[in-house]
Amino acid sequence: MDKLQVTKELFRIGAIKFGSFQLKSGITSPIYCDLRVLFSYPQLLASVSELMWQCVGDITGEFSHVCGVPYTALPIATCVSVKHDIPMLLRRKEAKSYGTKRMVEGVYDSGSRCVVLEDVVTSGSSVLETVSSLQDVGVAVKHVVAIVDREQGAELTLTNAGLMLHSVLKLSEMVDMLEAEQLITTDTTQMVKQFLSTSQVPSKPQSVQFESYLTRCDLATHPIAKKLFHLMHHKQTNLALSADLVDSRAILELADQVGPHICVLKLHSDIIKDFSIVFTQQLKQLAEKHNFLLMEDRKFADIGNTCKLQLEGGTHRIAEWADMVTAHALPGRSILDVMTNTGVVLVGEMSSEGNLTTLEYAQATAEMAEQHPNKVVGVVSQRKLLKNTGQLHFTPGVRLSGVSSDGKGQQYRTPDHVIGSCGSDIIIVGRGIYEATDPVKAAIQYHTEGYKVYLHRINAS
Ligand code: 5BU
Repeated sequence: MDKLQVTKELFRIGAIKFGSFQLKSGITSPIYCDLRVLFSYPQLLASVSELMWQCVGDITGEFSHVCGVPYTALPIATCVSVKHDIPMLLRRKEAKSYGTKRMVEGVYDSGSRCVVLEDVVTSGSSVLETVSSLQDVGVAVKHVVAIVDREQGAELTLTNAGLMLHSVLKLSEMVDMLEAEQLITTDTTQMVKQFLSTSQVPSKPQSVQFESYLTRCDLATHPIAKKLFHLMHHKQTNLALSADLVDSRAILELADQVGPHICVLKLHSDIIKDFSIVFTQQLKQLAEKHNFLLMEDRKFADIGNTCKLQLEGGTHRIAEWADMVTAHALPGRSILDVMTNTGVVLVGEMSSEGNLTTLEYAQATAEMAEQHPNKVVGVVSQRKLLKNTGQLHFTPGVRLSGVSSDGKGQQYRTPDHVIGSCGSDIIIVGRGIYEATDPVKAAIQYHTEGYKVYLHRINAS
């Protein structure tokens, strides 16, 4: 069946009706579109599913799974899954109150990419609920396919969320076809078109993650966050290098080589066998020369007094040279009180397999970050958690495609997944750069890819 035959069939079975219908929102609509009846017409269901598949036929390499928005699109997703041998995911409407409490059923991992199917899109909000459940479990979503786009704002809403909407049919196109087939009158067509143009469902306020670094620079409260946004914009990079080398000379050499490509250099000062204050001074000079910030990934996690001693004293005297330090939110806000001049990046989520940072914990960390914008530069997370666009998301566990784990619990996702699908701001890359045969070449690749995805994200909004 082609689009015309499908449109005629949908009209014949009453999936599309014309008259006067009261919508959920209270508005009266001259057209009614409810595709639930599709289940009762298996041939039509199969044809519609096939047309949906054809919408993404040339980009099937971009996804590994299919998922239908519950409930109407579930049988559609099943048809596509069976016909094209693509595994299906099932998103629950409510989490089970017993057992695993999983919202997404099926077999997937952090490299999974899912295409989401929906019957009719109006504002796009139901699609976003499903997309967000999938993203919460680490499944990336970029493409959404609908049978009918009512052209009432869904496309804009989904684009703002970094998604691409493909539709088999647009409602205006359907009414044109039905009129041409003399199944409805010209008056009806005009009435429907008039209705569509005047009853746009307002799209959600634009998501903060799509503002440019420059705009966000103005919104930032913390001076380090301001500085970071500013330099990310000017250097056109969202790459942080995790220089996890044990020899200070090797770190300095690497920092000098890749300095032009990074916005942050992250250290674990306690793994450096010949650490010295002179080394930190040399590093600071390189940071000035190449315009990047220094972050000590100390992951403070103690009572305020101990953290203060760890930050200011010992052999590392972190407060003297680090622009930012990582800290866990676990001990509570007292950890922030002792961090006076150093920016804090709170660890909301970890990248390692089986980690205990639940979404609830991550959100509580984000809340703490947002309550203290004068202390907290941002969060380490695997997705966008903050509503305050003046703070940043830093994401470790990043590798260009091909490597999904290091065999020691680290889980890798691509820059495209992290910045594009999960809404993070900065990719933290360690071994992907310093273990590469040509670290500078590798840094350029991550630099280019990370910034390209960011540009795509802001330009799409
Ligand atoms: P890699 O070589 O790109 O896997 O290094 C990642 C770095 O980020 C490394 O220094 C880790 O200690 C750090 N990291 C992480 O990998 N995952 C996390 O959740 C956090 C930090 Br928090």
